[in-house]
Amino acid sequence: MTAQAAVEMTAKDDGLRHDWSTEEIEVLFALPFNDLMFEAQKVHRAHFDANRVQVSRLISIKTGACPEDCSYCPQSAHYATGLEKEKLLAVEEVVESARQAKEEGASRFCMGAAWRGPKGDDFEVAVAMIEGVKALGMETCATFGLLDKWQAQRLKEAGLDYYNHNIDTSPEHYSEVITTRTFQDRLDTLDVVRDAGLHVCSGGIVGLGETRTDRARMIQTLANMPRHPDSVPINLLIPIQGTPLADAARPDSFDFIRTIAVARITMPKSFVRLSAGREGMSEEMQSLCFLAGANSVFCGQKLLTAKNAAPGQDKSLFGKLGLKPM
Ligand code: SAM
Ligand code: DTB
Ligand code: SF4
Repeated sequence: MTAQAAVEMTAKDDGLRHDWSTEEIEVLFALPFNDLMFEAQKVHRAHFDANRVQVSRLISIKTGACPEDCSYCPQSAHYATGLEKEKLLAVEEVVESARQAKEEGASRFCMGAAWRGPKGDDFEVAVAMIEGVKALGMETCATFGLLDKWQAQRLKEAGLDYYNHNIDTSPEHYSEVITTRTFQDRLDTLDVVRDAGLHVCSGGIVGLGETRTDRARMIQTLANMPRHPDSVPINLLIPIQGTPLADAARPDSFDFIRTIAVARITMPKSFVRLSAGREGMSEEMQSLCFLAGANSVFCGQKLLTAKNAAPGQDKSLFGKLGLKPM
């Protein structure tokens, strides 16, 4: 079967669209803000309880010294970001953190590693972490970089539920941001992850110097996949001193909120995560993101290495908005 035929078949099967044109998505981006919010709410309410938010917790199982040159990332060995490197954590330490996260209300535990992809013995240690976290009754997620078919299958067998692998930006803007791998490398990993039967978590970053068309092309790439990613993290760039994007202009808040709304409309059944960058956002901005259809967040003091919105503040905001964790 050709790739196109597969897309058409899946589109027919899941009742969702997988044939968005760039122009159609740009039209959504350009809607008057109130109209865009209204469309997003309509779609959101057709598929979800609008007052429930899925909550995930992140842990960095291996920090820094990454061989990749992603120009946003504090963990790339190419830039002097002052980040303290750490070896691969011990399995027990990771499982203990997951136990704590569960007690604090997280339903999914996401393990991230500063790897181009997993290799050798480290991969088997990471597999043991997944088995340990799964045994606690939590949903498991991993983000270990590029995978081959065998590795994706091994993760599935270990009980992994989700694999996070972001496309980050548009195909056209990709090489401006990362030169050590291609956009196609990312898509290939997403294919093996999907084929292994893992849930896909894939999204991107707003604030990498991209245009509105780049944002539309990023969303289009995600929405036209054979299956929509189950989770779509939308990150706001956290500018990191020492990286090439340290002084990138902060995107307009409404452009960020629009990106969430367009993700919601084009991927109606996916969890759209208001991801990195919440620490610098006002309560009002976050509430507009929820209104735009975001229904997932990361909780906890830290993301992988950067600060996250403080747990106390989250509790207070959820209270004010009447939001409940799933
Ligand atoms: N090394 C693996 C990879 O690249 O897939 C997994 C970890 S990597 C840190 C996961 C994601 O974090 C990246 O794809 C990117 O979207 C996001 N990220 C990294 N640095 C960020 C920053 N400064 N601001 C916002 N998001 C960031
Ligand atoms: C995602 O889209 N964002 C998360 C998670 N997936 C792995 C990571 C954000 C990282 C922010 C920078 C840091 O903490 O180092
Ligand atoms: Fe490495 Fe991932 Fe950071 Fe890129 S985003 S430098 S692959 S840890």
